[in-house]
Amino acid sequence: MMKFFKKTLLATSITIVATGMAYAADDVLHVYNWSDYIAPDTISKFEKQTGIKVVYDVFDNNEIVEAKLIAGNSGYDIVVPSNAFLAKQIKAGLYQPLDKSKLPNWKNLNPTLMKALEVNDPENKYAVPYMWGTIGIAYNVDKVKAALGDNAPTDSWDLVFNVENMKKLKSCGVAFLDSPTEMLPAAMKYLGNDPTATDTTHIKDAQELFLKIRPYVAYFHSSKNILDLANGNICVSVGYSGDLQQSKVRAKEAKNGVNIQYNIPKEGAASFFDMMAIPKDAPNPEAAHKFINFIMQPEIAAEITNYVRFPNANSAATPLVAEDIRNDPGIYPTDAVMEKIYTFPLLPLKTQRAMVNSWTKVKTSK
Ligand code: N2P
Repeated sequence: MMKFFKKTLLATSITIVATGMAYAADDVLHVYNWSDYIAPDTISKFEKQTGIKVVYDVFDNNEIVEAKLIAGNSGYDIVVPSNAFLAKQIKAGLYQPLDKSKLPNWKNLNPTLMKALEVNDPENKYAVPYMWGTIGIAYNVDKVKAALGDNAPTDSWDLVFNVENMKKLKSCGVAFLDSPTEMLPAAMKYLGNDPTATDTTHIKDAQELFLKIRPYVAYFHSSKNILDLANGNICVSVGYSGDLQQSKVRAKEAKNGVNIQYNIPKEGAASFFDMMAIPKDAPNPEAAHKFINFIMQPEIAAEITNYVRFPNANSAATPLVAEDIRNDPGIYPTDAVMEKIYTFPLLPLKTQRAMVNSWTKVKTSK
């Protein structure tokens, strides 16, 4: 799965409010995407180019998307689950196949990456990558230095999984994602276990580790960290690479003296690919294809990456991505780092449930 990287390297919560104009049902597109994951003018550009009105809703975890899809009649034309969840949902028959004759911009996608993504979606039948990223640690350079000194292990999971460090960081605030299937594997990795195992063997150990550090965790949430880190309300966050890069940018813009750094821990970390797919019962698959094709335009993909600081999977967009972003190893990891990056597997229901149960125990413990 990871081989392609060698060659590859290379929200804003908006619900678009009706403008007062009347739209026929086939002129409306319902998109369900991650929060803070699109450029400010992407949607208005699409609306202008196609005359289709977009209703844009956001989420910040895979579980909620899955629950809506399984319940049926979500009303969404496009959803953007991460690749491991997508694989399971394809198997459950929740999507309709893409009509590639309506996707001429497919040619812009990175072929090596597309090949790798066939693990989740054979023949790339159902989904197109939107953006991807890593799950690492961002920290407030000055506050962490004040709490832990010059030798703070900021390049290691030790920063957040070692109880002694957490005790010292408690007063400045440490946040984790609220995501059992992404956070428990990080603990497994730290403990030297296989974070991609699909059985339940190592879940308990990961849970125990989280229970040990639990008293020193400020909160578990998957999108609040962006602003809290930028404002200095928390000093460390485990999270999605682009989100944490956005914190850095927001702090700089605010000129508030907060200096954020994002690191991919040296022990290794996870990557994810968020995939655009069309639910089987989508009301407007025609418009959904137009949207996917629109996002695959190199200029559009590059504009999104330049704003949200997550890499895209569009080879033709690469020259249009700002140089400082393209060359930032926290956004586009180096080959050496990519060697240590793992991707999440398709989890059997039993394992996913065990993780969710463990996570509830962690979160509700004091
Ligand atoms: C965007 C987060 C997307 C990455 N805020 C998680 N798949």
